[in-house]
Amino acid sequence: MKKDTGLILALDVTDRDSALSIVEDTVSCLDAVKVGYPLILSTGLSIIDQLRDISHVPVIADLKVADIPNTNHLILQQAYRAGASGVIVHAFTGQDSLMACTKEARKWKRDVFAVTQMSHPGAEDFLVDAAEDMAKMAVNCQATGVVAPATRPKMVRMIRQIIGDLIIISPGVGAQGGSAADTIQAGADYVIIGRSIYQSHEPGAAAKQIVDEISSAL
Ligand code: NUP
Repeated sequence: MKKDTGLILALDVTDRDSALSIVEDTVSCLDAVKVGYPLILSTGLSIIDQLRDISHVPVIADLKVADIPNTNHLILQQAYRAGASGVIVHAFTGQDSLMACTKEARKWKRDVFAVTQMSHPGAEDFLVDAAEDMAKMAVNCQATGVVAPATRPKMVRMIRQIIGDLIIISPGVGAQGGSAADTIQAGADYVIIGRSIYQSHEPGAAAKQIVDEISSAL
């Protein structure tokens, strides 16, 4: 994933026309588009190729894959076959499950990102002390990178120290309370932002404002 603006759009809308129009408005500000269950379940997997065709940026499938190794491998195979440049998977399922994902990613020469800690408050109900070990496991399994919470810049900083050069993609800016500048300064490579952009009356202007904030934080 080529780094230019540092912004990944989380396209959590549920109809194809809005999805395409938001991407058209914001594309000059984007390094990637992330699609997840809301859009994939409403439009089908074909949305991935369609978004890639109109935007010419990579499309990441946020499937938060969390199954046994064989099922993980089958899920990633389908996502890559549909044109995803990368897939977001859970790390809590353990080393064998994550290894199945990274092996599949290598086969396709695509990306895979492992979730270390989620960004919402409930992420602290369980697995509070597991983020560090999951980050180490992402390194051992040769993931492309990790997902780390923009709502907790200290956690982003700690994860950066563990993973070295691996990529950090970081959701939780704006609607969830995190700041793009703080997240980038803590060591994230990209922020993932949804509602603050796609719910804005002017998604293009909202995206541009974030990109300016990211570049002044560097
Ligand atoms: O820990 C995570 N937090 C999170 O918000 C992992 C994620 N993948 N996400 C996703 O990032 C979430 O599903 C949504 O697509 C996006 C954040 O969107 P928003 O809060 O900016 O609207």
